Amino acid sequence: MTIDIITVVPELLESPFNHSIMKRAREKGLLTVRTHNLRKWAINKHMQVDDYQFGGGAGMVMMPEPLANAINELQQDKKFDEIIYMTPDGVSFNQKTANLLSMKENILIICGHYKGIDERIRQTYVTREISIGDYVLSGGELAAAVVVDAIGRLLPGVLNDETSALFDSFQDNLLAPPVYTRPADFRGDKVPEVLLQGDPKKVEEWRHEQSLQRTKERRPDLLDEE
Ligand code: 6GU
Repeated sequence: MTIDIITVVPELLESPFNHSIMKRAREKGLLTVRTHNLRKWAINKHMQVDDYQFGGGAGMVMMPEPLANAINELQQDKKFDEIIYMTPDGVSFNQKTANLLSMKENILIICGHYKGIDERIRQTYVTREISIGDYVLSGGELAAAVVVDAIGRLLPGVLNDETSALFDSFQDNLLAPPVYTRPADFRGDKVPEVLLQGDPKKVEEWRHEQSLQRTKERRPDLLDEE
């Protein structure tokens, strides 16, 4: 899968994909991430990419021309299956969307800044608008990094048995159960007996019960979803 990202702060996206699982995904050739500095498509000598908003009010808006030119140029090389705009007024990102996006071949992500991008770009080019939660970040870059990470780890061959996504929180609308490692007795605090007894069926039951309990307490909303 290739993910192209249009941003005014490419520096923010340098590090997140150079470590751990994302690094492995890239080294194995399963994931390619390319960032593109929007200023490359600025249309005047001031390298301007934002402007005042019509109707007045505080905050700048990202101009349509540089974005349209950037998208058009990147589209010459490939057809994007999705053009995603990262914005706090988008649809909430979740595991279901991550699963769906992990099946695509080419994705383009546009990071918003300031008051956002001109509405006409959203109407003309964008196929999906994503928010990562009900709070405001100063730009879409960190949110884009979250989405790329969530998608990247799902690509076939990226995870192994140790890091398997099968038992992640949310994969079945349940939070993950508690986990323990050695020692079995940590300063008098003991690992639940059932995990030490070696009965896989009992372990499975216990984990499911713990998952349900956690989900009821912390995220009852998940239990109402289909
Ligand atoms: Cl995608 N962008 C920004 N700027 N803030 C956010 C967000 C995105 N998702 C949640 N807050």
